[in-house]
Amino acid sequence: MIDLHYSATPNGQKIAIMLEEIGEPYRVIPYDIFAGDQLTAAFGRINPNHKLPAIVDLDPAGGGDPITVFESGAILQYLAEKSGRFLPASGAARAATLSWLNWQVAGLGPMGGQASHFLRYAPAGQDYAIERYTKELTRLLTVLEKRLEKSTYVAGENYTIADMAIWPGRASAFVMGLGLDEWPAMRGWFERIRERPAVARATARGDLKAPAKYIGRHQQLDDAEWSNMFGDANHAVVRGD
Ligand SMILES: N[C@@H](CCC(=O)N[C@@H](CS)C(=O)NCC(=O)O)C(=O)O
Repeated sequence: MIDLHYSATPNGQKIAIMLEEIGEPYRVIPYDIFAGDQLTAAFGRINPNHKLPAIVDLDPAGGGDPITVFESGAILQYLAEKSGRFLPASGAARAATLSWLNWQVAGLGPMGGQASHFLRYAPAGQDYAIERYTKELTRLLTVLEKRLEKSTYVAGENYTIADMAIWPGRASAFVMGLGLDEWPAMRGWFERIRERPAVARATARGDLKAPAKYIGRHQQLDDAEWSNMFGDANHAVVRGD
C-alpha cells in the first residue's frame, strides 16, 4: 500500500497516473493547498519542502520500514524501479527517459508554473513577467513539438514516466489559452495518452479530480489563501516561526 499525499495539480496527477498504470494499491490523502494543509509539522516530516506530491510506501520491495519519497520526478523513478515498468533498465532508452523526465521537472514544470502564477494569481500589471514566462513556456513546448515529430513518445517508441511527467501540465495549459492547434505532433501524443485506461481512471476518480478553484483562469484568493500559498504563512513554516 502506498499513501499518496496529493493535491489535484499536474504534479499530483503525474503520480496518480503512474499508480494507476502499475496497479499498485494506494490511498489518497488529500491536501487543500489554499487552506494550508501542506504547512503542518506532520507533513514537514514527510516532505521538508512542504509541497505536494509525496508518497509513503508502506510495503517497500524486500520489506523493511516505510519509505518516504518527495519530488514528483523522484517519485516516478522510485515507482518505475519498484514495478520494473515505464523506465528502461539501461542504455540509450533509459538515458532518454531520464533526460526528458528531468527536462520536465527542472524546466517545463517550473516555467509553466511561473507563467500560470503571473497569468492567474498575481496582481495586475505584470506584463514583463507574463511575457518572459509565456515566451519561455512556448519555447519549451516548441522543443517538445520537434521531439514528437520524430518519435511516438517523448523518450522514443515506448510510453514512459517522462510522458507521465509532461502530460498533466500540458492538459492544464489549456487554462492559460495554450491549445494544441499549433502543435500537431503534440496533439497526436496528447490524445494517445488521454485514451489510456489508466489515465482516464486517474483523471476521473472523484478524490483525484481538480476542484474548480484549481483550474479557473482568473483566481480570486482571499488573504488567508494568499498567505498560505505565496505569503507569510507559507514561508514561516519553513523558518520554523
Ligand atoms: N518540484 C516539485 C514541485 C511541487 C509543487 O510545487 N507542488 C505544489 C502543487 S503543484 C504545492 O505543493 N504547492 C503548495 C505550496 O507551494 O505551498 C515536484 O515536482 O514535486
